[in-house]
Amino acid sequence: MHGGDAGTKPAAPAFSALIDLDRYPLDDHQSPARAQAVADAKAALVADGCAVIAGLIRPSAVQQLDAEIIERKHTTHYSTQRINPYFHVEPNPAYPSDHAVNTFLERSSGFIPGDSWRAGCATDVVFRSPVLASFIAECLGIAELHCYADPLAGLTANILDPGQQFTWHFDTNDFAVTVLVAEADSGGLFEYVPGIRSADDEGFDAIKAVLDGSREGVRTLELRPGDLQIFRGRYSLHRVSRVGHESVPRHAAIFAYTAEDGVIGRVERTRQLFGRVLAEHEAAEVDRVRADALLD
Ligand SMILES: O=C(O)CCC(=O)C(=O)O
Ligand SMILES: [Fe+2]
Repeated sequence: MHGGDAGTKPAAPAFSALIDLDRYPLDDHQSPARAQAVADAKAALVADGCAVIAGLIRPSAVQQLDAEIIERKHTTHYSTQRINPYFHVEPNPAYPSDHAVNTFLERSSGFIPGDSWRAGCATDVVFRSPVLASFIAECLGIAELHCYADPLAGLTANILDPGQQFTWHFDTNDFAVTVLVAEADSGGLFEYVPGIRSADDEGFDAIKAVLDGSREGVRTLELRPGDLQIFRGRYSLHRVSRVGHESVPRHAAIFAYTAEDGVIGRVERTRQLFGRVLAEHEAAEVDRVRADALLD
């Protein structure tokens, strides 16, 4: 032991103690079980933009992940807003008042931000595992994946306390990776409508119907704590339904990855999700303007 603080910092848990490598030998590229898991996830992503790797996190590790969430739950940034499916909060006069664009529903969840986690905690070890990232990349048909370099939005947990909901929306990123850590005992279900819009069709009428309560095309995911979900949310409207008022809270760890290295989020969106921005966000914004605006 060298450092004076040896013993004060808990050692990082091994990846193999957290991920069920017996069922999913992600570290063995020759393994037929790994190849099968990739093939299944790929097929599910092609079919409806959503793949679930059931029981990827070992049950004992799920307990650890939940303890880590509970430990830093006081750092959750809760925000209650009425949003349209595109995360806008202001009406758009270019559309009729009863249009999907002008339909605002309650989002009342919160996020534990990236800078709340201790480096080397179990949640961080799973998120930063290159073995997991390369498996997910393969499922998505992407050459490689990097942990999102954003200091707040890289590793987060989505918190839905009793009575809260994350209403219908589209994601702005191409895909999301989520691990359900604690499930609600009523409500708190992940629901989605695969392919309700496409690159050349906004699908406004179908979206409006779902916002108004239609169940046409709506699928409810059977998710259990410890399952890992890969979801393409650009074209699939989705929500987490309201957690029952008498229920335990719902906790999900969210792992953000990017195809490029060193990506960081925009100031406005960061403020909306986390209620604050860091110096890195401000600096990146200045660089973006410089890159585009040729004035100096
Ligand atoms: O908590 C989840 O399962 C996902 C929530 C979601 O859709 C999002 O964060 O964009
Ligand atoms: Fe989403």
